[in-house]
Amino acid sequence: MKAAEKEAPDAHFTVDKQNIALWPRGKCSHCSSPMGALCPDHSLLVNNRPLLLFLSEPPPEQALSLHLKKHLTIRVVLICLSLVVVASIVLQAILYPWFMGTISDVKTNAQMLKGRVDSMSTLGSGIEKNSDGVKVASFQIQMVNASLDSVHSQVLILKAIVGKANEQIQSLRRKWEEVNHLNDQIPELKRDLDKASALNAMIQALQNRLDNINKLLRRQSDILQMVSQGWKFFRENFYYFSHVTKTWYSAEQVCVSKNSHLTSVTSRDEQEFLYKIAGELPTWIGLTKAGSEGKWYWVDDTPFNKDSVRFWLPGEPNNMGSNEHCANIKVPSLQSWNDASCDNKVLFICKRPYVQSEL
Ligand code: 2F8
Ligand code: CA
Repeated sequence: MKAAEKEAPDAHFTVDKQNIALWPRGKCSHCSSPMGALCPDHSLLVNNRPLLLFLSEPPPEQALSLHLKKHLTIRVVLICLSLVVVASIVLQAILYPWFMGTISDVKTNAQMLKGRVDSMSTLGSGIEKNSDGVKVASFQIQMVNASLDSVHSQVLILKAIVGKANEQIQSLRRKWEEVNHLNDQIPELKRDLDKASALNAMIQALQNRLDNINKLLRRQSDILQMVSQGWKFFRENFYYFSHVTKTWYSAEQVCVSKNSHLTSVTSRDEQEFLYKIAGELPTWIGLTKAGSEGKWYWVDDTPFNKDSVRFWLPGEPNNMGSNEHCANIKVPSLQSWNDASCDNKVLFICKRPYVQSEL
């Protein structure tokens, strides 16, 4: 039996027009009917399992029930299968785009990865090629590091300088504040300065007046001092009228010893002043022509004015005896000069200009 089951080929139906045949043909072990023919109970064994077929005759009630159950089962199975198929289609319809998208993303990512791998490969080859460049770059980096160290030290120095500069800035700021404070005081100081300027002007005027007074006082003092020594003051000159007689030259020596010279006469007023004091006695003046080849000149270097001819006595100078080379005031009048011998001893007049004495 088991051997027969093992040898038995798979059962199947063939449909020829309205005939259904079961293959392979043989004997039914159930009813000894030839294989493929219906058994008397309308059952058919296939692989030793009864197969019920309902053809033209209705099956009995129990067989019908089984048949319905099988039919229902088949229908349910078919429905389930349909549902599965439909679900599968629906799922495919839903999932297919997602799968496709995912696949596309995967492809894209794969391409990107490939590109990156390629670029990495390129980079790797580039790195190999540029190993010398890396060495140079490493050296340059070392150099840069050294430079950075130098820069760092310089930065520290600059920081110190900046610190000092900040201190100076603070100091300057304080001074600036002081300057501002002083600036605020400027208007008041300006007013004070104006007052001080006015006072200074007044003081300066007073000082000038005081200086003038001092000058006058000194002048008075100088004049008094000279007068006390026998000098007379007339129009900014001192005159000394001697009380002794001297030759002209000796008289000049006396005058020089008194820081003066025999007098010159340069104006009518001076002439009047002199002759009135000289009086009736001949008195030497500083006019001579000694050593000048006949030209009259003043011994104090005053330029000889030709107008002075008006002060000669009428008929003078006559150079009597060809020995009269010095002049004197002979009489008390405007025309009073006479030339006489320089060796005559007569009175004389010294003249000294007034000079303001130093303090
Ligand atoms: O008459 C003029 C004449 O008078 C005197 O001489 C006599 C004078 N001599 C003396 O004064 C020394 C002359 O000089 C003068 O010209
Ligand atoms: Ca004379």
